[in-house]
Amino acid sequence: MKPYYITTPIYYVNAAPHIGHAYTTLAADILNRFRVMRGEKTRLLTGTDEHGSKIEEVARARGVTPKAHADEISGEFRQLWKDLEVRFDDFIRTTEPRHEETVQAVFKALHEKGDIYKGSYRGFYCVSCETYWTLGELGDKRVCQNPDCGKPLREVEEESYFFKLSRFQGPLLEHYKAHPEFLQPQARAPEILRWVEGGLKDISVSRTKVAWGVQVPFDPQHTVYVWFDALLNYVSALGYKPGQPPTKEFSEYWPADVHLVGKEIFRFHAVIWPAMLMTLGLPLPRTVFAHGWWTVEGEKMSKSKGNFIDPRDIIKDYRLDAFRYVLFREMPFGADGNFSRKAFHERYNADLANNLGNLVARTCEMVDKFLAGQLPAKPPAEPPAKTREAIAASQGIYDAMEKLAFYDALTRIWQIISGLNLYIDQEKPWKTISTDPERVKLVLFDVVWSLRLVAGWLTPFMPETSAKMQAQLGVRQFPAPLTAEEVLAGGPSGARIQKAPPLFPRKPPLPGGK
Ligand code: ME8
Repeated sequence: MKPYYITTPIYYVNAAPHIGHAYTTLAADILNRFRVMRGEKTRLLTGTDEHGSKIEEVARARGVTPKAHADEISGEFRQLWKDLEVRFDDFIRTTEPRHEETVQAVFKALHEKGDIYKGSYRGFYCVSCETYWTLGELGDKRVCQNPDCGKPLREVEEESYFFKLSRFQGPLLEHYKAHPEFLQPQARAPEILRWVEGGLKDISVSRTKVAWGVQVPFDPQHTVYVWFDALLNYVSALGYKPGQPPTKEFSEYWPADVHLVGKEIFRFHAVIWPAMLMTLGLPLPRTVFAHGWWTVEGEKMSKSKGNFIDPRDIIKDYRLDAFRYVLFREMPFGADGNFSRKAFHERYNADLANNLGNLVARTCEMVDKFLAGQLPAKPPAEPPAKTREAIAASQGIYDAMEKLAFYDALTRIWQIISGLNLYIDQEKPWKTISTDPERVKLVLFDVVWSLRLVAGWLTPFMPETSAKMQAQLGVRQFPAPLTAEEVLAGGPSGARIQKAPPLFPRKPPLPGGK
């Protein structure tokens, strides 16, 4: 089976990373860990997008060279992914020779083929989005038409190379029709279909006024348009060069299984990128998945508001696993959501401290107190009721994960957790222990076995918590506790249930009652 290849966008190095970047990269990490847990071979690519007028201008304003600026911010991204325990296999920077060489070779190959030609461009440009706008698209408006942008545009008139995007209208529409899994989530597909059905114009893919970019190899006055440059990272990272025999990595991993992107860059990935791949004669990625956008306390994150959330601030207060959990429990992956400190705090206390944390703590305490920490020497032949329910829930959870429905998976997992807390409340082992110790054994073992499954499901989302739970619950860490036998038997370390400090200590109310 072909290994599973996941990519994140490569992020601009204009400013430090924030919660929005963390969201996409964590989604990639969760998906990747899920696939690894299921025994698959995978590859996760992330990186930084370092060319273009935006970076050039930011560096100039700071009084440093674009390269020095890019080195610094790219390093911050890389460090953040380490802090968030993202297991990436490769980190590509568009200023690396391995990438620049691919961009130049592709530009040259398409020029020779006639899909890139010289012309002149007159129109408007949004530096913030690195996007061109024609008069036809703007009407009498002079601000960026990207939703969430609206910044004033810069008028540009210059000689430029064009990519014959217009040629791909038919093939793209055919591809969308034949591969409904290509545009995901489906709710966002109509936006792309409308755009392509409306007719595609050739796009400008070089600039003469932006020095900080990849030089057009046969015309050094020009640098390659930053998006044409950036999109190629997904194949340059695998060593792809047109006209050369494919590298081992390229043959093994391409096409990508999923490009994860934010909704604002869906068009680049769903229209321009597949057209580029088509002219190169390369297979298209299986899915481009565009997720929604976070606002912060109801407002768009922006430099002028200074309301960027640094993931490290949250982790300092709540620990990493809580951050990894709450981001994917707040809204379905695909929809927009709002980050608020108050909602985060409440969810931490409700779902993690009171629900999961409390369930694990009281279960282990009761097994320790009432049963001397011992599970039965011999596992039962058949799982008891709650464990059976949990085993039955696995399929739904795995199906949700396959579809990137992280919120749905977590909702199902928490239904099991709440059900187990309710079961303990109803059974009241602390009362029945004096009258019916056999019943207490059955109830507590049932909860322990169910929790072993929960710990397995949580591995991709909360790796540290999952490992701690497995240690407490007397199971060797096995990656995918799928079979009933494994759940019931635990690991060879066997039956000792460990008491331990709470997984998620309850937090006092935020100051000011918030
Ligand atoms: O667009 N909510 O880079 P970028 C959710 N370099 N996700 C968010 C977000 C928010 N508020 N803000 C950012 C670029 N993101 C190009 C990409 S790819 C070949 C080139 C995430 O630094 C989301 O994934 O502006 C979005 O698409 C990406 O960061 C944009 O990062």
